[in-house]
Amino acid sequence: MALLSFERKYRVPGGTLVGGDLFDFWVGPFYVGFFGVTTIFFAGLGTLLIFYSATLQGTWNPWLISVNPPPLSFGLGPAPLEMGGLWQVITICALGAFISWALREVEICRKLGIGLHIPFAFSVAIFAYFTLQVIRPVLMGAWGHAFPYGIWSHLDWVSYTGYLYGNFHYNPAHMVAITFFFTTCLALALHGSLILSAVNPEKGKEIRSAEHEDTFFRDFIGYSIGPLGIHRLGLFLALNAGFWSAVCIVISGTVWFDQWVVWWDWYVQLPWWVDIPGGVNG
Ligand code: UQ1
Repeated sequence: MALLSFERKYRVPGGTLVGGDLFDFWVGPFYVGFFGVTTIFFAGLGTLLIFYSATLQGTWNPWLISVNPPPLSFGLGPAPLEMGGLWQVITICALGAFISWALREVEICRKLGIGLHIPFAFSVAIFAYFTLQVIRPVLMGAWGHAFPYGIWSHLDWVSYTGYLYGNFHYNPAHMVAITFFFTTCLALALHGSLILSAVNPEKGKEIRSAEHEDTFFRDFIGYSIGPLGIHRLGLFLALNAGFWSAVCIVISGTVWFDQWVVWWDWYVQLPWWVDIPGGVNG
């Protein structure tokens, strides 16, 4: 079906969570909805406040603008605007915009009668942000543990936080997260290339079917996960990448305070090699 007539067919009223039919309309190609309005509100206010913060900071250099959280001494209390209060309001705006965006996705899914997989997936990304900026700082007792909103400053935060635990790459949950990121890339590269190989033939040649896709992998590794399965696998891998990222940072400074390499002591102290010559006791 041509895209424009398709849209006419599926742009149906209803399915809203809030506001009844008040915001149940489209602006150009965009569905609005109550949560479209709240997204614009939070994103707009947050952006204006970042600009206001930049004027207080006295730089318009995009690399150097930084909205910093309050100093650690403020703990979990509210801070004056110019001492981290702006960061606090901007964080509320960010969460307001992200959650509104997810709920707007829910309304569109309900209209179309499709599953809620997309808002669920996006919620995992929101959860990772929420973990960094709210859960971990709350557990550690100060907003100052959250990261600043700046291009270079957030990189400095990541570097500082990494070195604070020695070498962050020894963090086992970080290892799991990275493995999921890499495997997500592997899966998408395999899937994208497989689909294009079958359905984007040279001019004049016929496209190949899903059976060809299955057969390639059965010939190649003796197993095909199937056209539905690969998407389940892809979503599983991608969501785990975000989830374990949240885990690896929330355990740093809350349940683990040492260098991350020390965590592996259990491994070198396993009884079957702890006493051998060259082992830690040997
Ligand atoms: C696969 O088996 C499959 O089913 C036909 C796909 O669907 C089109 C794929 O995209 C890929 C990549 C695979 C191979 C993946 C595994 C885990 C065997």
